[in-house]
Amino acid sequence: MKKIIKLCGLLGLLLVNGAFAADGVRVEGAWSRATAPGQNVAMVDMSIVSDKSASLVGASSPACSSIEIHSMTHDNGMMKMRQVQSVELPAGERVALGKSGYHLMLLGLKQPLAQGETVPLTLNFKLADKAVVKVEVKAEVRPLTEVAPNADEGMHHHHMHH
Ligand SMILES: [Cu+2]
Repeated sequence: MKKIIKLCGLLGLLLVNGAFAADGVRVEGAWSRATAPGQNVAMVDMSIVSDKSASLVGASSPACSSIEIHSMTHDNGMMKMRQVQSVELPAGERVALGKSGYHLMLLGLKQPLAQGETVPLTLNFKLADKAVVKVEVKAEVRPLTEVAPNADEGMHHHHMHH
């Protein structure tokens, strides 16, 4: 019996590798792309599951001056990023930011993001009962060429079409 319990504990640890959690809010697979020369902003994607209904209301990091929550919307065939105040997280539902049209925008990066590094982030959540939950996350920095889930859109809005 004891052996089985130990094994479960070990599997549990393996499963949460790359995941960061606090008070029933779990953040998985946070990542950003390495920055190009001269680029001082970066988009971060991740998946979030909250046991109780909650919302992501903000984030901060020592690596940049501020972080905004952005949504991407189509406007006359152009992709536009717009700041939003929060992202709703229905209870028990896995929300993939990128696929839902959201991302975190790191503004004023103090140093370029290099592949293989991690970016420390503190995410702020508000539960339905107004309790505040903070989750410390490390976002993985992937190669500049890594394709984002919303890559099509992300690329388009950097190009001007004539
Ligand atoms: Cu953005």
